[in-house]
Amino acid sequence: MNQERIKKAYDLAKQEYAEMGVDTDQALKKLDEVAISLHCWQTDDVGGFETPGAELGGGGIQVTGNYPGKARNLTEMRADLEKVMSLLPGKQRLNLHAIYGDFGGERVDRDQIEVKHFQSWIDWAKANQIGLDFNCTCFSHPKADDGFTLSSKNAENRRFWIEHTKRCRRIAAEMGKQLGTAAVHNIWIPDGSKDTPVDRFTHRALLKDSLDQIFSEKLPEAFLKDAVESKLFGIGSESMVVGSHDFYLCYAAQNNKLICLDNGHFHPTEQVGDKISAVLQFVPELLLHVTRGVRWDSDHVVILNDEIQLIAQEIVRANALHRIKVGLDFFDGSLNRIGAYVIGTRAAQQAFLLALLEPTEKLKTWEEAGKNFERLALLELMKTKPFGAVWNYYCLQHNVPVAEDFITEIQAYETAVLAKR
Ligand code: RNT
Ligand code: ZN
Repeated sequence: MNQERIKKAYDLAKQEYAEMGVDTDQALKKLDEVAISLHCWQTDDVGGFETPGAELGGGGIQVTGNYPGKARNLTEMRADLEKVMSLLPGKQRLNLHAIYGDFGGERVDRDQIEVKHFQSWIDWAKANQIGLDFNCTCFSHPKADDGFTLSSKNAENRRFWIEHTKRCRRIAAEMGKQLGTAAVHNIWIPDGSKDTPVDRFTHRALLKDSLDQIFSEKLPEAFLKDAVESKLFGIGSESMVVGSHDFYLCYAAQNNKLICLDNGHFHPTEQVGDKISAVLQFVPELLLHVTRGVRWDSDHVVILNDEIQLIAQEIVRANALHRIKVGLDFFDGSLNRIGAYVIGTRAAQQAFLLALLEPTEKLKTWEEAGKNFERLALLELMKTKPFGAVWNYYCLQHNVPVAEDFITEIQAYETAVLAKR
């Protein structure tokens, strides 16, 4: 796209927003503060590097599609992520799962992993000037095959997953220490059952006890932030999920942990955006897993839909950007995976930009004066503003492909790299 035209369009847009009391330069500066944590698992459909060619197994989550070109090893994954980041404006982080360690061809079980298996990731992150986030992997493992991990009634299995998660927190803290930016460690477990159980209570008591044991090890908050993620149901856990929203919301509030809200994990008419101002009264910070569910928790590529926009609006309106960590969580194997990241990350950033371009003060003034017609009129009017011109200028500022130019870049990468795998 022609640079002069982008600048001209931006200048006009800037004036138009200024008339509404919105400073576009300021909005772009604030957008720079929203670091999006790229989920490494979109590169390889949640396979991991424990055994070559491994596939996502169990846990109630599902990747569909077999589009060619998925990353088969660390080198390919890093190359893909570097390509993705070269096409994105603003700041990113990388969100790793424990199955993505640098195991050097050795079989290292989950209760044996150490910092050394992630040191090459830390070095890579340092070289790329990004922060890391981390997740224990309590699925795709024989000890999770019966559907229970941290809430298991099998004492040996529960011990195994507690040990795994303890090690993951230590690894995350070391990532945060070496990179100088706290790593978020998120706990999501698949535990639940297909049919309605009689004894939910014991499973939940066991999960609470496991978490207490895991968090009993104090690690510096400057390096590590703990998050817990709830879920409504999964494949094979339709009737009961041990780590439900009620469970984790109480746990996080009582223990000063981050609550992770994944917008695929609620009833279809329930909106994560509606929860933000409530939850933020009780927990220090929030972790978002931004995704797109189609009829169920299908983890489609994020697009700029109403759901995502409400989430961003509620955060910006609450003046809470500094209390939010944003991670992506989708996995679609039916299309170019690099393209999936770029579309999804740009959509999430655009949602925040739209929210930052809202004349919130003016809207609040009308709201407080009971002027509901005026409030609604302005909200509708904002939808017609030249947001695209501001977005294009943001990409130009960051020296990344503007508008549709990223499509050809991804096509070229597909021909040169992905198609040869
Ligand atoms: C599963 C959760 C969880 C996973 C990742 C891979 O439903 O959303 O966050 O997607 O940990
Ligand atoms: Zn999630």
